[in-house]
Amino acid sequence: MKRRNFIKKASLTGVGLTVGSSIVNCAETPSEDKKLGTVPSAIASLPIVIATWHVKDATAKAMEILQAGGNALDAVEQGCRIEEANEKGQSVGKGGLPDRDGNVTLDACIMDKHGNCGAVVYLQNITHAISVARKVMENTPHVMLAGEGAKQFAISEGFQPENLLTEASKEAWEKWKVEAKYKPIINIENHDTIGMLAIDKNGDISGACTTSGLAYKMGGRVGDSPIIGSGLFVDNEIGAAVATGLGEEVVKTVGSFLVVELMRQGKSPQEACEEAISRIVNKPNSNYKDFQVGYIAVNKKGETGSYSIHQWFSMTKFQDGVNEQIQSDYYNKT
Ligand code: SD4
Repeated sequence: MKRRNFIKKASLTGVGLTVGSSIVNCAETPSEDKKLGTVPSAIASLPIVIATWHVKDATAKAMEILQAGGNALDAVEQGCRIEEANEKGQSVGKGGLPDRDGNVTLDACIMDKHGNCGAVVYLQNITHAISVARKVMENTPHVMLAGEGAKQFAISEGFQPENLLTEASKEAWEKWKVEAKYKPIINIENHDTIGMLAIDKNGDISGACTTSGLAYKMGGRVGDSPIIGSGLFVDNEIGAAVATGLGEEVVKTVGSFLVVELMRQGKSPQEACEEAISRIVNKPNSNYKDFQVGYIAVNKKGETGSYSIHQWFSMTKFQDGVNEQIQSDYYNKT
């Protein structure tokens, strides 16, 4: 029996928005590029945006773009930028918690309906890592740029370098240094990552994921979030998935790719997320009680799912004028 608590249901800017009929035939929603998708028999009301954690401002921004006829790629980029600019979040972009040496290092990736992708890892001094990832995708022959090379590329594209370590994050790091026990926090309603997936009015899917990584990680550490297939995967024929939590465990199971492949085999987004979590917790000697991983997913029909190892993982979903935080079901009920 699924436990799904709707812990808050509140509309933001979407109140009164006009969206398509609740069930429409996909064949009636022409795609710019029809070759890209199989045609499911029925599709939920479009557009749709989902994101990891409680990020209603970010999903509202993405929905604003989609409602204005914008595409899913622009929506996920602009949505993620809201959290990157949010210094109070201490999670992604500016104000993100630093590594154990006090350096804020960012990871991000983005993927479009064509399967194109771009990523940055260990990026410093640039707030909008997700936009740099998009520039990597669009303006270079590469998929991933790291460290100083990524930073220099960003500057060459017009991004302004700045100090990302805010006073609040510096204070938190200094407090942490007193004990200096590096241990990932098992579960927090505050998050280190935003992952966002969107389907636009044409039925095309894109996704984005951006993070400052685990707080107080080792210098040089890169997690799952910028790794295509682990932190994020989009297949415009099937659906998309994005991960949050302890990146090492997501990388070991190529989690987001796994979720999408499970959907390809016929599982619903919810079933696929559950199966991907079970691959982690059922490993021999899994110490899953000590860490958190959560997935969210959407399929081509617009069905969504989310699942985590422990409680208090949530997804924000904006559809039909309702921007809501949805508490996910979870594995570890004991
Ligand atoms: C990482 N997956 O760097 C990210 C962290 C995260 O909520 O998602 N935290 O491993």
